[in-house]
Amino acid sequence: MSLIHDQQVSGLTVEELMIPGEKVAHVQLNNPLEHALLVLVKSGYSAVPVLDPTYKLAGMISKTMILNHIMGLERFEMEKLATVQVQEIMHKDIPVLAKDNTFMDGLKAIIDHPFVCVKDTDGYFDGILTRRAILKRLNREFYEDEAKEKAKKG
Ligand code: 4BW
Repeated sequence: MSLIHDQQVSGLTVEELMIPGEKVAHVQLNNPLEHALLVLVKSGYSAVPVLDPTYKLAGMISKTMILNHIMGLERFEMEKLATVQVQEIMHKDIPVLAKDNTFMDGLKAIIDHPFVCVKDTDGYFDGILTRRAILKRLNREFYEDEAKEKAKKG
């Protein structure tokens, strides 16, 4: 695929494509599951980053993880929503990117994940890179390539 080797795309960094931290819905380590579920349902996202009180990236939590955790043998154990904290069930081992990573680094990372968190060298959360951002950029590149080809042919 020649388009992903195009100068314009290969010159891009993760920073230019990511959603900045202040626009990303997130939850905190010590939030109870009911708060996390509220954020997930209200925002409409299936998963969001988990941050510590100093805004360092700690992990990721999803609606499915919460529902799996409260699902008992015969019923949903709703009381767990108030007693269990996000840090007890979140995924800690998640892929991460840095702002100066390349477009290709981002493309590889989002193949297996709908979004990948971006953090700095001290562990502070910078934002997320989503599949939508990568696909949107590739789509734009594709049409620009096509337009160039057409112009060449006259
Ligand atoms: O509320 C929404 N607004 C918009 N504009 N699009 C949405 C919304 N909710 C879902 N979408 C669309 C996006 O195209 O559905 C896709 C899958 O959503 P998800 O995973 O399963 O909730 C969205 O694709 P995406 O933009 O490439 O985002 C990939 C994943 O990144 C989302 C969600 O887990 C996370 N995410 C995206 N924007 C976020 C966010 N998490 C927190 N805050 C944000 N601002």
